[in-house]
Amino acid sequence: MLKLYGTSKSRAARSILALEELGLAYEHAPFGKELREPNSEQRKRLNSLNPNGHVPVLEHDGFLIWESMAINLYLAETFQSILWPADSRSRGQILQWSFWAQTEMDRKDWGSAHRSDDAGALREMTDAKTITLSILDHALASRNYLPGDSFTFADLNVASTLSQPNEDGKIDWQRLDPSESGLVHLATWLQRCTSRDSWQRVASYE
Ligand SMILES: N[C@@H](CCC(=O)N[C@@H](CS)C(=O)NCC(=O)O)C(=O)O
Repeated sequence: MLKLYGTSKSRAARSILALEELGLAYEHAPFGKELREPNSEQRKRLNSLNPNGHVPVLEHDGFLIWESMAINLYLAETFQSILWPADSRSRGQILQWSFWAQTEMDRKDWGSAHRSDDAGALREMTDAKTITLSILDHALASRNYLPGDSFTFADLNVASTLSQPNEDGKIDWQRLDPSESGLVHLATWLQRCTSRDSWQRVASYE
């Protein structure tokens, strides 16, 4: 039995997309807004599943795992597919891009700059983000997908970190359009990823 905790309007979307891409049957517990209430049933349940109190959490036949990328790589390893090529170099690159997305893009300080009303900090963060995104754009100049010619967990993990299904194919809460910053390879790739059936389906999930 697979059960995924977390609303699709959160980082849990990354793991919902992984379950969908693998074609697995799973139960979805869309924990979200109620988590803001410290005494809610959802908050108490989530704290008992993940000591960090965050979604997503995956339950698999009694086994618990949290952190979106760990969940996705666990799913990749457990349910073998063409999204998880067998050779160690492809897998190394999938790990490389997955860690890159979390450490270089999903940054707490950028989230804080976004929430502040300091226009200078926001501009600085947007400029820094564009420079970081240009690394991805450069990598995509010579190939259609991250490790090579077909969609894998590298594309899934990076694209779902950049753009949740409810973000209309744009980049995160800022709704950045990479083509407006001249990141044309990234723009084409992101469009290719976010127009997949999985993204389209998950966009309508709670
Ligand atoms: N690095 C974690 C981040 C998880 C995270 O921050 N989740 C947020 C939702 S986007 C959350 O659970 N927020 C509710 C809370 O912390 O109470 C991951 O990728 O799984």
